[in-house]
Amino acid sequence: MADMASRPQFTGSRITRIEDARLVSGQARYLDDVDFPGMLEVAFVRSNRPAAKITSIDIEAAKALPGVKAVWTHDNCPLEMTSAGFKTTWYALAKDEVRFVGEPIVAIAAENRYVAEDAADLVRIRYEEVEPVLDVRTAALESTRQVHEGRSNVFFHRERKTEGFDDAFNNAPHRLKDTFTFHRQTGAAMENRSFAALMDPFSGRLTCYCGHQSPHELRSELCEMLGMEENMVRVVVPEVGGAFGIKAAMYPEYLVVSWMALKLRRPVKWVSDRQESFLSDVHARDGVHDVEFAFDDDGKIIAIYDHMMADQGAYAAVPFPGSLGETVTAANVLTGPYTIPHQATVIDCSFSNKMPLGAYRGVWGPIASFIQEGIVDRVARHLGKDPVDVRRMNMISDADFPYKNPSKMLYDKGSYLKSMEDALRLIGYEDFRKKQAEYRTQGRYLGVGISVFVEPTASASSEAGSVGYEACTIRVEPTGTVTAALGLGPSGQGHETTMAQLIADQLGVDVKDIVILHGDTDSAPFGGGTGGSRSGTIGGGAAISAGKEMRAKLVKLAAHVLEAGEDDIELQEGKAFVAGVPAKSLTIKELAQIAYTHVAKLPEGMKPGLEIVTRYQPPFKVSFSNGTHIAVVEVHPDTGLIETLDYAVVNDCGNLINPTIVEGQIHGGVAQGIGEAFLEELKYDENGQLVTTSMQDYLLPASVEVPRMKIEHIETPSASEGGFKGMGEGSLIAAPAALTAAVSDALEPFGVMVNAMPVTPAQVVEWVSKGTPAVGAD
Ligand code: SMO
Repeated sequence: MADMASRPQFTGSRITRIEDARLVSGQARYLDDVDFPGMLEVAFVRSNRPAAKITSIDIEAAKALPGVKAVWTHDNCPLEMTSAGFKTTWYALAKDEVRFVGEPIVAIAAENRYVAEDAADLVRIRYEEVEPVLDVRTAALESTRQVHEGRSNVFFHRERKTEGFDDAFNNAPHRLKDTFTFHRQTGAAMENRSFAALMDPFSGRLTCYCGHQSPHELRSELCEMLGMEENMVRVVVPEVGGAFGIKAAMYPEYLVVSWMALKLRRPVKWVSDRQESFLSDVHARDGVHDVEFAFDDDGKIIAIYDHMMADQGAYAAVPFPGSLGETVTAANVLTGPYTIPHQATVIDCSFSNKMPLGAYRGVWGPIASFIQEGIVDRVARHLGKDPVDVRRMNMISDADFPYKNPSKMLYDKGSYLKSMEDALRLIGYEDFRKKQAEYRTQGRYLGVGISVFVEPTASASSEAGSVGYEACTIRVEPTGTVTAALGLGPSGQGHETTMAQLIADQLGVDVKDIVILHGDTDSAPFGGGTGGSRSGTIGGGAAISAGKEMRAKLVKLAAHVLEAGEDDIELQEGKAFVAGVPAKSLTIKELAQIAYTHVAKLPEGMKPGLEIVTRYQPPFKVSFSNGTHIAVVEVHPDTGLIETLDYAVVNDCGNLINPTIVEGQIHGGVAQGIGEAFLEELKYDENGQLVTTSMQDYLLPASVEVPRMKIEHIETPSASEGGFKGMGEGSLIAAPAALTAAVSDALEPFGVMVNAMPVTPAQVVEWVSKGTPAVGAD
């Protein structure tokens, strides 16, 4: 049998995205389009206090409002989300006490949202306020009030140190320290988080609609928390307008809406508004890192110490408390692409009176990159060396693979040095340095920033993939077209296209003859879902594995009917034919008709039908993608504005399934990186109020802020089926470090070295007013 996979037609090609026709023409169904006769809409009354005992809730006036069907508190909706690992209970509707602004207390179901909102205004809640805990360093102090009475605010503490760290650190010729601060952010998806539920009164089955990254995980959580069996709950994920990690979580509103659908026996829907989204979508980052590092006279880095403190907010989010992801994983890859032999980390994750932290694209990554690249740039500046040379000297080389870092993470083969050299060429580094010097004499401040990243991808378990495999069902229909279903939960990544490409090559059919189903637990096989940059590698592996199995059956059937050897059968252009005798052929449709209808023609022992399900687990715990981002910025010292002038990316995610889709991921990640570096920040004031609850306060990058990018690919295959590595997060992991390094470089004459994001115009103006420019200031 000629191996079709060895000469793919579709895999690796720039196939136009199949899903885009409906997405760009307004034909796609998002959650708010889910509508059923008699559907009720829900509004929540949320805490406006960060920390308080609830002394009374008066819902009488709300209940009396015409059009209101139900007004519920914890008393008639006693549901909870329990994080088993961290022993916190997050009541779906607050019980006796609130711990962050935005925590749901009362749920109102009404004929429509307007009535529900009006009723919400009529609810009266009395509070007895207590001192809120709002700062990660304060949270850790003995004297600070406990967010959860009776237990320490620091709920996770871990210390790790490589053998010989102290000697290496203390005896090093140079030591420097700095504190790196990471602000709160959130995924800020275009489509707000939402949920709808509907019970079939005949079967008692509950169907839940939700924009979610992991349909089966959501079903499992709903079943556990509602006390239902998995065959009685169906999760349907419609089109998802952006997820970025925030839609991998379980939320109180989902429980309440499900419960309402069951108890009221009516379809129920809740669509978050933008303010609610900022208040109640999981937040991310929010940490402080006290870092010290040691190096020699040449710039060889010897040891890194990092005390990582992360602010989890009020509860351990389910299933993924973000503070652990932001610290533990950062500690796993803190040395990045550099062969730094020693590392010591202390991790403290604490509770506070803020919205819980969950996942946001690149969890840990922008943090680790900012610190690791920040260290290299500080070493270079301290020693008066070119940051490129310091990188070259410290970089993992080809001879080092497979490389084990100080956290004992095993990096598979990558192209660290080559990606940097290629990116330097793309950006014209040497030339830029000359121009930069010239500009400075004119009082113009341009800078270049380099970020060489490692991206752990396709982990056996991630926030969306508690199982290390992904599943794929393939059915060749009686008419010869192909339907495949996967457990993935795409939110714009183009899985329908990439999975169809992989299956088409195995079966020798056109991508247009394949329909990819996902996001419906009734049709999709149980799988992990989308997150942790796993879909291409693990989902793709499942698609290829299932394709191979189906291909084997088709070949066997064709060989039998055409009276040829299996080795001589080829599948191409929708046909099975005998190699070298194209006239001796059967269409896939003819094969399917035999398989389903004329079953007497099947070979001995072959079961009727063409339907299989397969699970694929890659042969590694994690696969490391890599690459380099280089940013060129101009900082305007008078206005503080930062312009991104040029941007180069060299990316290595193993074999490419579809370069256009990979580049789309890079474009989006860099855009979000610009947001993280310069714009986006969730700010709580000193009273614990979130003051950035609109798009006017939480600034997202627009097209004017995002430059054109020069992108090149390197393909160092992984050991997975297809040789893919994940790449969903690498660009956001790398970009903030590159962009902020460029600002540090531009403002070097003012002695600036960025150690906190976002870098705002006001911050720039302050730096410039305090610093002393070496040359060319006006
Ligand atoms: S932040 Mo997750 O969706 O990888």
